[in-house]
Amino acid sequence: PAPHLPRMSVYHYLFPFKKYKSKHRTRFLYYPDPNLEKPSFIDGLTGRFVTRAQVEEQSKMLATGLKIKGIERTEVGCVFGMNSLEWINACFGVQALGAVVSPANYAYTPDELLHQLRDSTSSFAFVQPALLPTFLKALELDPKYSIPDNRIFLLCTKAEKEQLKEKGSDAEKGWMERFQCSEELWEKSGTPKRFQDGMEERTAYLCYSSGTTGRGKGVETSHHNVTSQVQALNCSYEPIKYKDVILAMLPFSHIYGLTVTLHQPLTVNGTVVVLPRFDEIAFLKAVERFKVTWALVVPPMLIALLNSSNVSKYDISTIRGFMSGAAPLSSDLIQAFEAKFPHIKMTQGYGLTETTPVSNVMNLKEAQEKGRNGKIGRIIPTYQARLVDQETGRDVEPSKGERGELWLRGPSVMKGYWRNEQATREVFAEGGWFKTGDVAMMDKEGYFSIVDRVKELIKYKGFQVPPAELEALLITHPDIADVGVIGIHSKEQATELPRAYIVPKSGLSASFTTPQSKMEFTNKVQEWVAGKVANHKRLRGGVVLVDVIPKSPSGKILRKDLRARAVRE
Ligand code: AYL
Repeated sequence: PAPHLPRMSVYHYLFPFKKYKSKHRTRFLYYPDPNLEKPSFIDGLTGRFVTRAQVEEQSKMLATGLKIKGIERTEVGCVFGMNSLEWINACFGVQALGAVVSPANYAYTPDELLHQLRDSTSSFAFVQPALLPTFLKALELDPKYSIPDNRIFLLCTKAEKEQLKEKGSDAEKGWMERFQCSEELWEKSGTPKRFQDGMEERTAYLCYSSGTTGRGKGVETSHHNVTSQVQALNCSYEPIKYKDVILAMLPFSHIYGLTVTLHQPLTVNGTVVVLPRFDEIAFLKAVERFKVTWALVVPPMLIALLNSSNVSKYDISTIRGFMSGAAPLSSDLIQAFEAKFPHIKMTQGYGLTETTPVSNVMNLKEAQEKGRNGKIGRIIPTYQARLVDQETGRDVEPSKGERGELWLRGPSVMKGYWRNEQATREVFAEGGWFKTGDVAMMDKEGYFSIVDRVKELIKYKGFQVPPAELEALLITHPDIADVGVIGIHSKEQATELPRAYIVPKSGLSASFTTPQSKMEFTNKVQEWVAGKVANHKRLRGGVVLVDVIPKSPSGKILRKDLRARAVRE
């Protein structure tokens, strides 16, 4: 059984020095000293920062402002923007109020954003000014769904707003009149209602994940899911310490950025350098300027740094380690990376949005000493694991080298999919076991490795690409009769690339008399898709024309066959 953990809400470590000081600090927070003037979050581009005291203060002020606006604890607010100090304020402000945050990927198209807004039943929103066109377009797409102007807030400071009012385009000037920014909401007097018992079990976040199949679903992450995860991380591989300067360039809208770069550092009073997104030069500059010691990465970022000619121009000697997660990290890549950057120690984690996210992580020291490169480590405290044969439903015997679907149980497993009982039922087995859809093996010492995936998901640079979503889009193309989408592996880029197998409408195939005409068609399809989906969902793995899509008798696409075909090609 899972060890006993204090049941806490995010509120407890946002405001540890007030009400909860004596009760929880020793058990949960790892503060060597309660220095409230230490910078908690630094804007990596400008150097502007907020101290620990300001994080608390501003979260409270925003929560009070939201309350005055009439926003209730039962409501869901969408946060749509790149990483920024304002993003953090919006997120913790909503948390301090006790409402739910639904963070949306900044790369979304209006269609994709609308899906999340509607599905999550978002009734207020925080939007980065540069993303207003996408956001407003999304609202226009569905006349039945709307958010009133006085519930849409800008993710920028008052000063930035003034600047846009003066120097922006006509549209921007209009928007600055129309909407308030988060800072304008801050209300000094009064504090939000005190947290009540039972808050721990309530939903804190709705991040979107496609799970094993279909479109994005809201993953209901409770307060206790987050706090139990952070506690487990703090006492397992424990990389983030008080003195660390942590680089946060993974999107906060994804559970990885949210839990590991936004929440965990707060509990050790570390300092986080926030970058809007990963950019090689911005990364190198921030490392040098703020003496970054630790960064959270996905494998393609390592490739970018390995191949970069700019690395030598900056001092990055302060970095002591990287944790990689969200996609497979090969041992070749680890070795190549450590050979070029011997001072940077690599460790790898594994997890899912549904498990908030980490269930396995390689202890940094063991990763070096025992050379288990490529493995994802042991199960972290609080989690339990099983390896189950998908066909028979029995547990396999890992000691005989058998592989099985990884099932997980623990306090950080999500409550379920938001308002989607059927999907929830499909991923939970009896006894509360969550089925990951990944196939794993375990060695004699309890180290796991992920060897296959039985669910539909494609991962492009750590981002989810649900094949069913691309198929649903492609089938609406006037020249396409049938389609199947899979991910193909690219070693050079250390990622999977989405590829579509397409059956053209009859009659059309006859017109492909030359390789050029075929290529023109496939290029056109690629461009058409690129115009309709977020950047990470583009068909970078190409388009292949086929006569028929392999299907099971029940009509399910046999992706295994397509994958086997891709290996032959
Ligand atoms: P989602 N190796 C292989 N596959 C992985 C790994 C890994 N280390 N990590 C994640 N995956 C795949 O919801 C796997 O197929 O969450 C899994 O089911 O976007 C899927 O990605 C889940 O995708 C950390 C910190 C993981 C963060 C995460 C985020 C998990 C991404 C480990 O240390």
